[in-house]
Amino acid sequence: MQISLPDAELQMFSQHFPIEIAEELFHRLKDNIPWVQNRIKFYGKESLVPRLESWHGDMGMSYSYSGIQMKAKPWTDELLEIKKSIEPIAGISFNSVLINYYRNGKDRVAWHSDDEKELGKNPVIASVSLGAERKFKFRHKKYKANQLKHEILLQNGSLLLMSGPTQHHWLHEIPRTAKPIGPRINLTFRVIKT
Ligand SMILES: O=C(O)CCC(=O)C(=O)O
Ligand SMILES: [Mn+2]
Repeated sequence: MQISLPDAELQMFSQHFPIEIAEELFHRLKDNIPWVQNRIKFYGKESLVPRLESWHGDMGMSYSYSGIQMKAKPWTDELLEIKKSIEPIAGISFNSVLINYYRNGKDRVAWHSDDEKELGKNPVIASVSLGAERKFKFRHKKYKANQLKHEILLQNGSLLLMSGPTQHHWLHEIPRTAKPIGPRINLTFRVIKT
């Protein structure tokens, strides 16, 4: 399903994985990914990233964001299975994936765009969600405060494709929630230009 927003290209496949497969993948990733809680430096102040992360990709890849230099860990069987299932839909092959583990409603990702230099202009980003459903908020960069925004739910087993000028014009976040919710894993497959 196309999500119509100005200056964006968004496609949602809300049941890319059937629930049983999504659940199985969630548990395999939870158990097998070497999760770490990174530290970031922001205006000279160090703090813990409010979620666990892992970065995987083709041999020798590295990636830097918010002052963290991450060296890609190798692909695992479950990552390759997911990658294989989304590439025909995205129409490209990805060389890396950033994985986030949100332990509960307190874990989150702050407003940002995936507009790092290494991703090039108009990157295609394939975002797979497993586990607890979370809100995903969009805010247009040009319009102050609350003028142009949008909210979608990222369901268990869903695939969201973000492409075209989306990252150039829009910020996104996974806000913290006070609701008692379970853990969630998100995988954003990316192409890093080398
Ligand atoms: O967890 C999500 O759905 C989004 C994660 C994200 O935006 C990112 O890792 O860049
Ligand atoms: Mn992002």
